[in-house]
Amino acid sequence: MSSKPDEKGINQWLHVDQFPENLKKYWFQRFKIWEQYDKGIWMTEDAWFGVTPEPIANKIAAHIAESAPKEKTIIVDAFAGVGGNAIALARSGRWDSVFAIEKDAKTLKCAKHNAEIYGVSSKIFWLNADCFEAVNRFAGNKNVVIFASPPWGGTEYGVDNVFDLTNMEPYNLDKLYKSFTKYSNEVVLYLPRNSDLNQIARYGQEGKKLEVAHYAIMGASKALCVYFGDFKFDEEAQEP
Ligand code: MGP
Repeated sequence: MSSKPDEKGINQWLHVDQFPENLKKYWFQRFKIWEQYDKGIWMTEDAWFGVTPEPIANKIAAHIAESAPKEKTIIVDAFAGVGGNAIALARSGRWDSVFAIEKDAKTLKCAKHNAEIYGVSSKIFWLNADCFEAVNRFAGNKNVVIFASPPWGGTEYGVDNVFDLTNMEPYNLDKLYKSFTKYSNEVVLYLPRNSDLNQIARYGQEGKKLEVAHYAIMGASKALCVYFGDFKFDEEAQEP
């Protein structure tokens, strides 16, 4: 479990003095990102700013579990990265199958290793592939929910007060929405906290609500999720 990475580009940083200077702020957040960080989590450098912190990944997994249509039994994490969301989805116990798709082989290797630490590696189907091609395998399957935490074009998303989702790189909102709703009516997108809500609202269907939830740590929003499709949230039970 605490085995050392055997490839350049995969890291298991255990001391602050090994840690890249430009990423230092994440070192101090490491246990907020991974509660079991010191059991030997593997990371790539890029993963530090893309990974969903564990409490948020768990909350999202719980929200999807409680609100997705009951007949849905398969969940796909389209941009699995180093595994934060796929691990939380598998740990929720709600799904017959969890698929984790990741294009970068080293990043996927980290995800598998991290899932071993959390005891769920064997519960996840790992696909080293481009998600826009790999989702094809779910064509015609009505039991699928797609969760996608795409790249946002780097850490610069916070520079503008409102983030323009039509310019998100490398995939904008329209591309993500159209690519995934082709395969599932229920799609959850994890997007910047300052995303333009007017742009999101344009995808709402006549007479139906589109759910958007902010996810915060210590009162500060880290990101939001848009729930497209027939998710049913218990409004009475929602926190104020
Ligand atoms: P952050 O951008 O480092 O801002 O991460 P933070 O920690 O609020 O720091 P501050 O200096 O702006 O106050 C916020 C959250 O955004 C992270 O926990 C990640 O979950 C998420 N995140 C950041 N980026 C750049 C990406 C990305 O490219 N893709 C995805 N899916 N999530 C990201």
